[in-house]
Amino acid sequence: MKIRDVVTRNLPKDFVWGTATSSYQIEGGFQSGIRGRCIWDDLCDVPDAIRDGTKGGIGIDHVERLEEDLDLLKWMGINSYRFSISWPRVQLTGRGNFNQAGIDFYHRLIDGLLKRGIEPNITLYHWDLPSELQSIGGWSNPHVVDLFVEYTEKMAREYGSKVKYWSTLNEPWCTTYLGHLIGEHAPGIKDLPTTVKVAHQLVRAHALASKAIKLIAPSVKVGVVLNLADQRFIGQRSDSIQKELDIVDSIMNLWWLQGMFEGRYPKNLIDVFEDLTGLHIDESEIPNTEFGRDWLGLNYYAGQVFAPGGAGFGLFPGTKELAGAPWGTERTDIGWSWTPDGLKNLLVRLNEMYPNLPIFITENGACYNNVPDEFGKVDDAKRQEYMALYIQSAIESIDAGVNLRGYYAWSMWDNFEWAFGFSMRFGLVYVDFDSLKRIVKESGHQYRELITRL
Ligand code: GBH
Repeated sequence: MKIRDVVTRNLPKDFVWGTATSSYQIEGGFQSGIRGRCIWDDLCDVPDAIRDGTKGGIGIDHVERLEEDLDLLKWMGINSYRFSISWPRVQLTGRGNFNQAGIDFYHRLIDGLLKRGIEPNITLYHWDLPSELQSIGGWSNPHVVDLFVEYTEKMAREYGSKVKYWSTLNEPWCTTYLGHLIGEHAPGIKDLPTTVKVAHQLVRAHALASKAIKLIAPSVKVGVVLNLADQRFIGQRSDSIQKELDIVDSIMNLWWLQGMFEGRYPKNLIDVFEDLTGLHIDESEIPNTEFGRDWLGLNYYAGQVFAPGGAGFGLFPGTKELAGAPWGTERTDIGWSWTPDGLKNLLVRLNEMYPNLPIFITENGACYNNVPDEFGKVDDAKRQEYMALYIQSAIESIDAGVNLRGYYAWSMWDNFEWAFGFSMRFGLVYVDFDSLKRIVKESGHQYRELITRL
């Protein structure tokens, strides 16, 4: 199956097709001193933190190539482009004066999109925390949440009348557990009590920032982007296993959904946190959540399968008996399994929890490291097949009653893939990381065909 074979007959007329990126992964413009340092610059300086030893600072030089990149977005035929704002570009240290050059850059980006008929979709935080704020504890410190709200207010004043769809945080689970428990992501901390505090402060940050946006720009649709998981289990289910399955569900899914949309936390995880760290997280500290649930952004790549036989908690505090297990046999080049049916399951479950909630798939895509052949063509056959299956699964959820509003492919361009550096490629557009030349891959051509034929 190819992307162009996807059956799109049942799609609502206003279904949004888009592509997504994030600031740190593409922008560059650090060397020229027009943004402040962030925690990923710091992690890149730690020996062995990035698999291929590269530094993310240059991204794919998007800031310098803005017009060319905007033209390619237009060529792609997308209705909407999801990008993130780099906090240290618009406010170098994360507090105090704002940086007009940075603010102007996003005005140019937004105006350039609107002029080309592409609707911008803003993410306020996609992992590039100003380094100075990490020196006072980063997201574990409630004061940093207050500073995030001040930054958000400024962004809402600048862009609130131009951009309709905003999300506060990208994948707070990753910030929390990858950044503070296993230390694979910035800020590279490995500490459970810090992890617990961050999990709570990010929920507060979403609620407070959402309110700030709404007060300044009431017409904005505010949501959050979560990486939620469809989870399965293979083996004998005992009571203790079931208890642990409920915990991993809380860690990946319920903490964020209930915390951010309902102002409460799953009791099982509160108890796990308290048992293991002595910290009691008080859900009454979650501010009013009514402002930040106009829509949900779902990032989905792979489901999770568990089996008996764990050796301690690893990524999942509170579990002892569960181990990860493979789901199917097909893997992308980064090792994640193909689980397209999990996407539909997850969407249906979300719609049961929050009936008729507008959901956008804000990221989905595949890592395949194909390079241009001798004719300059990048035939990424596996990506084409993967995307077709996932898009088809997403579309099927609409028949099952899900209020699915759109799909953003991750990513428009090959880019800096966090701890993997430049060694893993997710783009619909190939980027030569030496010359920075862009070449549309076959998947990009097909995606364009799919969305422009509608
Ligand atoms: C997203 O993170 C990011 O938002 C984006 O910046 C990034 O470039 C993109 O994805 C690609 O990585 O071991 O099979 O269970 C995704 C992060 C990926 C974290 C899947 C959990 C588990 C895969 N998630 N991962 S699996």
